[in-house]
Amino acid sequence: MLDKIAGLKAEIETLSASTPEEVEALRIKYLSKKGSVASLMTDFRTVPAEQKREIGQAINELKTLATDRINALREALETTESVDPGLDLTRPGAPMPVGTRHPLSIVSNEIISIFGRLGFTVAEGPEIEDDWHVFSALNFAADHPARDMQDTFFINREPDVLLRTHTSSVQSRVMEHTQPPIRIICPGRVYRNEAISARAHCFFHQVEALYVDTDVSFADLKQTLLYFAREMFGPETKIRLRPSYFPFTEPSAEMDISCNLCGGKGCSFCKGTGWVEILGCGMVDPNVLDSCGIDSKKYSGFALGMGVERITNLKYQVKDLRMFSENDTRFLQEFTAAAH
Ligand code: 2U9
Repeated sequence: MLDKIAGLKAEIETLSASTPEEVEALRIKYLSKKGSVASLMTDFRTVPAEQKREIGQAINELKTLATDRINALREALETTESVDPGLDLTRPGAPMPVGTRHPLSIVSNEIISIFGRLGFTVAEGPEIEDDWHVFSALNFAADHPARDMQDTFFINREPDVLLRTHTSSVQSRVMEHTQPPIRIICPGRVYRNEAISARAHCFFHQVEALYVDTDVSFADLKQTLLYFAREMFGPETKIRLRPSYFPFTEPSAEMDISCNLCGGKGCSFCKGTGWVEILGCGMVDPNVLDSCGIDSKKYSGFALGMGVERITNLKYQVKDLRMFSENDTRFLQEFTAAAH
């Protein structure tokens, strides 16, 4: 029996195969239930007791040898199969199509970057809000008509849970837990119950800014607005402020810039006036500061808010608001971010 084992050992040591099928045939021949090793095990039952130890060990060694040899043959074939001899590893890869940044992200990042240069940092908050942070803390009286004007989405008819109509709720949250100086910029999506058309949507994007400190004045607001307008629309841009009304600011104003399409001469875009409205602003109403835990006798502040879609339209003349949320890649690929 030892001779038989030695013969098989010599045979296995010189095994070769050139296809996976040949390897499989060798596995069946030596290692399957009816293979050579299994038949040795059958013969082993009749081996006298005194030889069992020596022969058993020899069979085990033979089995290990066959297993290793056949696995090695299989691996050698797999390796040679996966390397294509004609493959040029130095050849440049095929270009991968990459996505583009959304125009609203490009513009809101640009606004954030301009305010960042003035020391403002980004603050964010929830889109699903409560009445206090969206309305009450911001000086909207319980029966204030502005609450109706906002056309708010309420969740499950629950009067206290709603989709924020402006990102001012982020500022009211920050003021609750931070004492001045506060200099924050709040970008985000807001919701209003509007019928969807080319000129209105049930959600849009805002960036609002808030600055609260000792001695913050309307002059600080005006200089900040002028800096922003010139950085965003070019150094020749002029601004003008018109008195307005918001519940959360007093005094309040709306800001126009000289039309960036006709340079102020008058065109169809600015309806011949030479000016286009871009944002609202004002001095934070002392009631708002007090509601949010900031002493209005010690501190003052300014705030401003703008719609990102509007600013984007001024820069890129997108005619239909719905384009911003349709994810048509032909539209999205038209925008490239300016290097910051
Ligand atoms: C706090 C206090 C004051 C944010 C402001 C505006 C004026 C404004 C509109 C612009 C176009 C909204 O997107 S829009 O429809 N916003 O005119 N927003 S002042 O004032 C604040 C915010 C937070 C605590």
